[in-house]
Amino acid sequence: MRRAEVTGLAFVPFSTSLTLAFVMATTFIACSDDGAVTVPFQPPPPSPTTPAVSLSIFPLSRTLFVGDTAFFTYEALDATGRVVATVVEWTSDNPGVVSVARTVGKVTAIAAGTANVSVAAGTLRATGIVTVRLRAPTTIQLPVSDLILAIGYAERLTAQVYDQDGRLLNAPVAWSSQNPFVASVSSDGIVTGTGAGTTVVVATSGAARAEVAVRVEPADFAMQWASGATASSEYSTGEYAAMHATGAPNVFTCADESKAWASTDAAGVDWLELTYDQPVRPTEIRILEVWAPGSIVKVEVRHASGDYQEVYNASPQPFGNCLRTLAIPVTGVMEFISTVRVTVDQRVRRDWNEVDAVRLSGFRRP
Ligand SMILES: [Ca+2]
Repeated sequence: MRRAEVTGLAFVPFSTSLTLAFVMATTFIACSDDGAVTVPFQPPPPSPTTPAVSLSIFPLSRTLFVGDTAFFTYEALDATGRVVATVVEWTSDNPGVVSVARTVGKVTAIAAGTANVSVAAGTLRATGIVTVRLRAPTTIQLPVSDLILAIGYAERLTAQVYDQDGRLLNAPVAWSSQNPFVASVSSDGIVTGTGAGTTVVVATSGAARAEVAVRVEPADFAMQWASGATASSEYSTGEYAAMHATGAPNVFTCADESKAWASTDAAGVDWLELTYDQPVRPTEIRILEVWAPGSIVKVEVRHASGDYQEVYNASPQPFGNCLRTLAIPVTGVMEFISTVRVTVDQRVRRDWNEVDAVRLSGFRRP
């Protein structure tokens, strides 16, 4: 608002000169009409503006981060306390820290430190202080908090670094492994299983730090997402089709998301069957549910004979609407299997228990 008032007043000299031009034109016409040489009375032209006697800067101090820009403003008052327009000049006493545009109060934070920014009009001067801080890495976000790998397998971790205000920061991240004989990590976050066991991979950036627990399984261990899927029904052959439960997860927010499988009927009993490239003696099945979780009542694996063996059963139990990973430890299946069947009973919840992806882990044939 202050800036607007000053800007408005800046037009005063312009309208004054218009007034003057009008007065002179009137006078000239009067002379022509009566041919007289006498000049009619002319009021003295108003003074363009009364002189400023005080100058203030706003704000008096501010804190910026390197790279930020901001504006200072000023207010010039005449002897009666009215805001008046005046020509000002802006300067910084430390341009290596804060630069300022000479005619407008736009400051740019260049480097950490402090600088005095002054506005001057004739002999009047007002000064504000700018403190410039470096953005500091404060938190690191990693995509996972735990990682399971087989020996010889690698997975890339991407770290996102945030500053003290929660803003994403382009800061370098250093990676280390507490036990490189279990898992090594490259300078760009690629974790590779080197020996069976557990360790911790650490990401640091300045004072910020984040950890991932890593478990490395023997070389004959496999973790895989489904390569094929069929279902007792699917909401459509495009969106929500059974094939959307194959491959790695691709739904990351709590949403009724068409990149997951959903049955035709929201309140029926249905099954989803997944097939995998590598037959394994299973140790875990992980089901990523993205909408209305809790209706999974049965999980089975299929033997070569065609018989199904149950590895999980539960009563329908609503779990809110958000993402849930149902991790099912599997023991006692001695055969190598490559087919998993998931049954949902949606009669209680009466909403689609959507499945984004299903992971099968276990030991491959030697
Ligand atoms: Ca999916």
